[in-house]
Amino acid sequence: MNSSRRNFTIITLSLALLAGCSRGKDDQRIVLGFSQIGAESEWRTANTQSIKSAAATMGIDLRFSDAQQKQENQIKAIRSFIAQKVDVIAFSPVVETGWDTVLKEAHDAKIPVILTDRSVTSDPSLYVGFIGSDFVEEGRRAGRWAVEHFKDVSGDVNIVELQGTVGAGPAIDRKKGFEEIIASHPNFKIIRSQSGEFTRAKGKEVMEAFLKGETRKIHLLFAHNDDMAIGAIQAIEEAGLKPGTDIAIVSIDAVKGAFEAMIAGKMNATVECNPLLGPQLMTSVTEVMAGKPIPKRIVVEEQVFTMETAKQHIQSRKY
Ligand code: GYE
Repeated sequence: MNSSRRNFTIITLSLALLAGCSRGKDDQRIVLGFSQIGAESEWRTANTQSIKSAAATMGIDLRFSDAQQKQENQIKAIRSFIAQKVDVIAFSPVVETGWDTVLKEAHDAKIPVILTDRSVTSDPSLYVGFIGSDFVEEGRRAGRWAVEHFKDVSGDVNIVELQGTVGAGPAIDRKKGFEEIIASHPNFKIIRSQSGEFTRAKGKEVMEAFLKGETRKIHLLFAHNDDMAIGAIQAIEEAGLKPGTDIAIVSIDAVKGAFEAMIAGKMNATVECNPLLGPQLMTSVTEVMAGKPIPKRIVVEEQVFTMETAKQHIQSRKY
């Protein structure tokens, strides 16, 4: 390529990039920069879909960025949204800590930030609102189900726990809620607890290690999400045991895969965690842009589903 041709190509590419990053004069749509965690679970896939389709329905110009589980990628994406001067930034923080600096940068640039799904430990004045579930309550619900399920057992109830991503809000809070409930039942003992990173593959791998390393009988698996429970079901079957019978299983999310496992008799209960946050987020974005205050905390309503009732609910499930 000669030099004038090269310059021409560079200019054309730069113009194309600029056009992609800024709005045309006639485009009055709100621009929302959204940093998603990744695609680690069925829950996350449903969440991403909900956000994309709600933005399309409500005519919001969505700039979507996938961080592949890395906080540094989320920080980069947020900085790039600030540089692009988007109207609103929203993100689902992979972990709770380490956001102060970038949130201050958005604040200084006067770009409102809305948190969805997971929260942060930063000063709440650095974001306008948080839309998501009460993860402590979800952990409590799993704990209450376990206490009820084993109510006639007076001996030890040995529990293994598959935790979510280390440092993530739902992993910290679900553990806390579950432990709070079993604390008043001293025969309930968490004998092993490790992160399965919210994925099927890791859930299977860690469950295999639990089964190999444990000489005591395992009565219950508490998994912080359905994907890890589904991975663990495979490990339990490969070890020659019956999931749902030899080892009871309670997890969280209530995705389709969990209903299928419950109908097959391999999982006992799942606590709902609703990923369909898109419409609420877009409503909040519109309100913020109209200068209306939004609630600092919007909690999503949820319930518990069991093996006994899975069949009657599976058809009406949206994720
Ligand atoms: O439970 C899990 C996902 O943050 C609530 O993240 C979300 C959790 C969800 O990967 O499946």
